[in-house]
Amino acid sequence: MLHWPSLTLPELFDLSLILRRGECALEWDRTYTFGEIDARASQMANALYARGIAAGDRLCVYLSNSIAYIDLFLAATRLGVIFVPVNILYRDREIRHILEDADPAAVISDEANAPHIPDGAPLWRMEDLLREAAEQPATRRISVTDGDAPAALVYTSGTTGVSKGAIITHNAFAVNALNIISCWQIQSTDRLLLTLPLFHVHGLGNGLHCWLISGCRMRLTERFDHARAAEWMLDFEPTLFFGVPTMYVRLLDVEEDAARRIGERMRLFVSGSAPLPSQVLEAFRNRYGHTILERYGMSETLMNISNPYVGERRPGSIGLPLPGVSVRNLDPDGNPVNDGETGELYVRGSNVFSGYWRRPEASAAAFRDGWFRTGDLAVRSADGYYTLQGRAGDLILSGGFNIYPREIEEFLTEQPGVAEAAVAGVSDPLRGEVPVAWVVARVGTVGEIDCDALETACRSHLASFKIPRAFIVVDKLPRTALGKIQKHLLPPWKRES
Ligand code: MCA
Repeated sequence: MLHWPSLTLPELFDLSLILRRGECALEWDRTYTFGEIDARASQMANALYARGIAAGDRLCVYLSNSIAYIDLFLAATRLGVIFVPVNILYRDREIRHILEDADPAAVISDEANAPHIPDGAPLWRMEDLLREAAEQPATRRISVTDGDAPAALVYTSGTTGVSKGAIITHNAFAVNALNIISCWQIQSTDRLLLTLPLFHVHGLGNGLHCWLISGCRMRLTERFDHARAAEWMLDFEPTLFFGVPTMYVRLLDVEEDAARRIGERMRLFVSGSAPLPSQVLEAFRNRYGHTILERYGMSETLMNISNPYVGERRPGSIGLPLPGVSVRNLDPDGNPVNDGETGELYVRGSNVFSGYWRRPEASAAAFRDGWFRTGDLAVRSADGYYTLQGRAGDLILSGGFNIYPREIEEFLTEQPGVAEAAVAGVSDPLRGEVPVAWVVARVGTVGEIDCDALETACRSHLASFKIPRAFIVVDKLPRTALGKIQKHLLPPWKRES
């Protein structure tokens, strides 16, 4: 196995922030040089320091993509502060859990989003911080020296449905970005269009970090907007795009001539966070003249397996293990399966997280003999390509967001009239899968479950992508003799229209 030296993010980011000071770095409301990004980060670090923030503190950040997000992230990494990105689609229940668990010194949000932060939380307004940062000197304050220090807690749910903070060190992030920069041949001459949310490791660890380390030029948008994506691409002329399959499905609607022109300037389209259907890869190739490079990662491990940049990008396959990432495919007893047979993927490498925040038991359970258990089932071909076969647990992937049925089921059974609930993913041509709920009424209230009220309750307490697409009232849930719900036996849901 390859051993990398323990690196900190600031020392890698300085390859661009210092050595490429005068070069154009970012397009946001205007263009910014790397020198300007560096100065803003320094000012923000000084502003946080002046507020008493110190190494090891957690800082929760509940914001959409913006240059301020970048300021905060860079400042946190320099101060050794543990950055805790919170999904902007989360609502009170989900946010409260993260705040209780991460126990942050502050949660930073802005005027538009702060109303979702539960009362009593140590809320700091981004507008205030930006004002304070503007008054600070741009002197560099870099206190992190150890690459094994945590850089972020990334909240992810286990099969239990309880969201846990995966501790990602500076070195794990660094190894991940260096690996994909070299494997995908990312250079300072690239132009990256980043529309992915920065609160997930796809946007943060692949997008933001590759930009800062390679010194390429990036246009950042607040979010992916399918009505404007083609316009952005024609205008910015990116050579590099990272997306989730839903984005590629959306991009198939772009008219032929525009798609061809976008394809001419592009060097590499990468897809991840959910399986990319082969038909989408083929249709995209016909329209854009590019074979999307599919790769596989997780919040806990960052990137593990990737199709090659040079060589066959095999439809339906996630490719070959990245350098320095060891992969094993094991049966339930822990024995290696033969090529062509389904096993569960286990990974080991400097890219892997160091455990869940303040959860020693869950951390221990996540590993088997030092190998991280992914929960993903896969087959390895004789020539070494891996193909995913599904999940060992019942995770739903919708638009690249993870949904754990258990969390929605627990919420539904807290609602009036609901005795039991089962949530499962049904396939969806745009989002891959969407959640659907089957509910059983409490004795004495049969016929009284108000599905509209259930939907309204979900809408005000859960992230939009977790809201079941339909609520189906059933007499009982199919169970095994031991009482386990058999989701594959639930009555099928028929989509209207
Ligand atoms: C989606 N919505 C958003 C955002 N994204 N709202 C605000 N900010 C966002 N960033 C909401 C919309 O308001 C809407 O809610 C619903 O989602 C669907 O929006 P729509 O415009 O119809 O979007 P779409 O064309 O369907 O595209 C959805 C999307 C989104 C933009 C592709 O699913 C997305 O950003 N996915 C990326 C997820 C991601 O980054 N995953 C990485 C996880 P409403 O329905 O209420 O109107 S990291 C990971 O998995 C590992 C490590 C890995 O391997 O990468």
